[in-house]
Amino acid sequence: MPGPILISTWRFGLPANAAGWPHVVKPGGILDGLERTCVACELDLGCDSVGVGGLPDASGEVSLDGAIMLSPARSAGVGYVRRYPHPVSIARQVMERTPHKLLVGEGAERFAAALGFEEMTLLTEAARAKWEAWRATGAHLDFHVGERPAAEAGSHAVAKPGPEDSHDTIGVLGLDGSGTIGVACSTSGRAYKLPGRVGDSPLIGPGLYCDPRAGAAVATGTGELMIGVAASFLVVERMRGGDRPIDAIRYVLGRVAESYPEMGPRDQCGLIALGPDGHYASGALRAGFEVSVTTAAGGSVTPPDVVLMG
Ligand code: SD4
Repeated sequence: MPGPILISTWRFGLPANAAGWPHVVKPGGILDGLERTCVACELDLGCDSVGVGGLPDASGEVSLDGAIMLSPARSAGVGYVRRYPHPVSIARQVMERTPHKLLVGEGAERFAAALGFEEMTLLTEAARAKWEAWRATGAHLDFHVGERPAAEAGSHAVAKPGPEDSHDTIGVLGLDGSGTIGVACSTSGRAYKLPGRVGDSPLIGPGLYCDPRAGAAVATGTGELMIGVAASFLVVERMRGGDRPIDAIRYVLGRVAESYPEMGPRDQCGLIALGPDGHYASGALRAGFEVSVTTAAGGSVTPPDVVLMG
């Protein structure tokens, strides 16, 4: 039987994996393992793209997206959550207690309140200072719908990044002590996004996907790229058809590149994939992406297996 294993996006995934590891090693521990990994990252103030301390939207408000998935039937996401720090925990409750797949905004917050989740101020002083510096550049004027004609403001097929563009989702793939596979992800989304913008991370298909017969995948980077090609679903679907994880990732990165010829130099798509047999791989459009892997042998941070535009 393969596993246990936790594979997370980015370097900040390594300490997060350590929080999930005692849970994922247990038979049946997959949900706790995935949730605790994301919760640790959401509370890590050093990470300005996930949970508390995440960079806000253009109006200065932080909103969080996240999701968790074991199978098409056992999955859910939440989006545009503004007063609670743990979107994956709320998503798990949506999955376990409701027939729904996606709750957003005030409805998701009311659901969290009814379950006794603790409210928290998500905007830290450090994040506010970065937002104020961004506003001082005048970049926010490009986002104001109606203020300037769209043609004059430039193409927004892919949202225009700010000077401190931040797009680092924690996505985590795991196999627990009984060989059950799963995936979760959590993010504050694109820094200085338009208020109301929701990215790929709460969406079953683009941001994450898992089918126990085929495998699991999760994405990080510019969510608009992943949404257009249902990136994580496509990785898993390629694996279902016989691709190795590395080949599935290479294929989907190619689909992203050919589908978005106008993407900017800082738009990124990072993907990680795990098969039910424990084989895994990672890849990205551009250099800079890193992956954190934790097994019984210990934890390590590695570069991706493939960089499309290396
Ligand atoms: C999203 N992929 O919301 C997520 C995370 C991110 O810029 O940081 N994006 O698009």
